[in-house]
Amino acid sequence: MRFWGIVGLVAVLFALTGFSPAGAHGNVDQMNDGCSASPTSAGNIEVFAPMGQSFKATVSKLFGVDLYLEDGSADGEGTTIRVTIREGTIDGSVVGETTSVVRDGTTDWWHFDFHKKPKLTPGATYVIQLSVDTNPPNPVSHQFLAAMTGSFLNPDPYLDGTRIEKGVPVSGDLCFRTYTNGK
Ligand SMILES: [Ca+2]
Ligand SMILES: [Ca+2]
Repeated sequence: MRFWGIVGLVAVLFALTGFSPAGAHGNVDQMNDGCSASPTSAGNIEVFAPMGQSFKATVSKLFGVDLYLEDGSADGEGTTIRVTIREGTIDGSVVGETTSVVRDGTTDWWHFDFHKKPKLTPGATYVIQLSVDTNPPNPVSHQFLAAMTGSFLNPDPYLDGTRIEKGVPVSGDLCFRTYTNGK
């Protein structure tokens, strides 16, 4: 009886705040969701630096992003990954930045929240840059990879942007989602 009372209360809270459990990070604006089924490959974030993915925002505020990450070295240590949002290109002006300690052994979606929400111009192109944070220093073996999709049959799973490797746009797309409050 008490259990169902708590479930009911939670349901009412979600209804009041407008969030469903699945949408706890906000509403998805842009995404290449292909990795939920099967990432086709993955690139080492440090080897391919500067590495990222461009996207075209349709909203004016960015709450967070998801990236599909793979820890190539299960060494017992988490790794601090930095996400930088840039205007236009991977060397464009920084409009937002955040870090998260990604759990050792992760092969899954990982969520990054922005405490200071980046302001975006709807219709403009932005780049999500990923890097292994070196301040403070990480363990010696980082070996973090970002998963992507894109194949001969479907070379461009996300049409409004592309993957960036060593600073250069290349075919295929990183697996990502951007979140907003819908405005
Ligand atoms: Ca590790
Ligand atoms: Ca694309």
